[in-house]
Amino acid sequence: MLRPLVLLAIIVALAVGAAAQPARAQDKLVRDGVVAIDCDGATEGIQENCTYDTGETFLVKVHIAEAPPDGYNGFELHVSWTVPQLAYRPSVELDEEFLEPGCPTAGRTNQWIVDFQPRPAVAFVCLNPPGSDVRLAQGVPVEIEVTCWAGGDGTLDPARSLLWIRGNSIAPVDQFRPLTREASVTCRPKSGQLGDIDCGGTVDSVDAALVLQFSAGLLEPLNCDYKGDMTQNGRLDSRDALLILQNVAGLI
Ligand SMILES: [Ca+2]
Ligand SMILES: [Ca+2]
Repeated sequence: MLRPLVLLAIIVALAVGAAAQPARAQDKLVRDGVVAIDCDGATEGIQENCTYDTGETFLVKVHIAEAPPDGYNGFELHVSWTVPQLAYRPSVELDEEFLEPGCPTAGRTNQWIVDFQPRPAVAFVCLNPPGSDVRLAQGVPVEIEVTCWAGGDGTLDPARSLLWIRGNSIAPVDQFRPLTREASVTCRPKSGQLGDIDCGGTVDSVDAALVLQFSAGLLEPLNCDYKGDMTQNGRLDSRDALLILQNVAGLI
């Protein structure tokens, strides 16, 4: 008597499972969302290919380009950039970059992504408390300023970003890795005196001293700091200062 009932239950379970399968797959696609980098945040739309002069600073927007109708509970948006072509300088006030006003837990951390191409990154995190009515939908929750530091082709990549459907104050649950779209930036080398970090029109020992002070964290960013990068490696250090002094002395 039991056997036909068990068999019937299995058949019904299988049928329900088969019927639910396509819906679940579709639901997952929607919930994965899309995060895209707009390398020309000053204009409408999402530009994924941009060209700037070396030394030029531009606005980059991180778009949640697709989201479910009821939005997300939180996000962890990452942006990594290639060096030495690109440089990111964090704003002093977080809310200049973090545009999501309804987020009670806003955070920004600098990171270093280590894989086949180690590169710096920054992460913006927002998580609403459980039961919160605040939902994050499609839009631009983050914008940052990036500078073309050296000539060449670079990328801005939102890889490793996460979107959260539900969460709690201790640990997020239901994380989804969205599809991500990076942006390519070409930095045109600009003619100008390499080494002239103060944009004074000449290269002298003052420039070398400024490089040393900058690398020691004693100076605020300068307008022409990219020109001090004699080694073109995306950083200012004592080697750059030495090369400027050798240049001044006519040794190179
Ligand atoms: Ca100078
Ligand atoms: Ca350097």
